[in-house]
Amino acid sequence: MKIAILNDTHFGARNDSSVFLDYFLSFFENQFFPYLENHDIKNILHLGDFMDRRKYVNFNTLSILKDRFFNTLRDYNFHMVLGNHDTFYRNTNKINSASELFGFYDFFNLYENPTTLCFDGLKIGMVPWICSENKDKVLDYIRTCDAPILCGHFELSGYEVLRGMNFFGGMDDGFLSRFEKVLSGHFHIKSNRKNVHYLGTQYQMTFADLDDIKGFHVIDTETRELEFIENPENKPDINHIDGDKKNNRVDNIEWCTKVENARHSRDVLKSACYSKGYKSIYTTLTKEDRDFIITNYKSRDCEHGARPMARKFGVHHKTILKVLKDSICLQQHLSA
Ligand SMILES: [Mn+2]
Repeated sequence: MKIAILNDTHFGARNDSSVFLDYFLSFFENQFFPYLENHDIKNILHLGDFMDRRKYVNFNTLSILKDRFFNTLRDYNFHMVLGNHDTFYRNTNKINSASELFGFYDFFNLYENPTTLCFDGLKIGMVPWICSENKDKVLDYIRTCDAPILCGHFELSGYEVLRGMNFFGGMDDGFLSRFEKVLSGHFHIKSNRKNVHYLGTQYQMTFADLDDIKGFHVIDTETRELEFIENPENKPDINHIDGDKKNNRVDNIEWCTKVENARHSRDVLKSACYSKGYKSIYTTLTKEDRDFIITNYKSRDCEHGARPMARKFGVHHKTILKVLKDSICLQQHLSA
């Protein structure tokens, strides 16, 4: 049997940005749930930080989430432990958004106390965020629990918190050494040391995630292997659908890759959107003129340099350079 694992979904991130929420939900709609459907996976573990904000909920975020996430989630068994972002207070987990907002769903199993689950004979220990109130109880459970796999939201020293930057000031990982595998949320980049696996977020949330490989995990209860399913959508750029960079309405912007941005510019907008400078080269020069410039340009040449060609076509010499620059950019983007 296979079990899917999520962590640090941070719904409502970036100050309840609806653009980010749409990007997060598109991962679930286009990748995660179809994968589960295709692989006959019925159980999902969530290792904490379900919502982004610790103290409040934005009703628009909540409404969209119920509509686009929970309506599909109801077909699965969802098992969640608390992360630090789920709890209202820092010293106790008692008041938490997961229980307040979603506790009434029967498929939403929240483990506020350490609990051992069993899937097809494989025991998995689930422990919540460790705070001063539950610390003794959780550590006692970790010392005595007979599950080979432990899931939680640990803050451990010496693990990467940002790519290339280790975190110090957390707990030493020694208390986890008795497990075959420890799976954890909390740090948002995927990293692994000894038996501890920080799974990383499923999608990019900040510029710290730029070009970082994201995805979700699946564990096989028979082989106990942890499989990483990569999220192929690393979309660092914003595309303005109508080409107007000042039109920042939510329905006019979408996440895209540099390649998609260049393609949209070339195929949909006929390259009228890059900027004023780029716009002028497409309105003042024909395709033949531009091809001629690209093919024949020779720096400082008395016939085919920027200035003589500018005289030939009746444009500013910077326009000639823009034609060349644009052509190189487009080629680089399309071949990237
Ligand atoms: Mn987190």
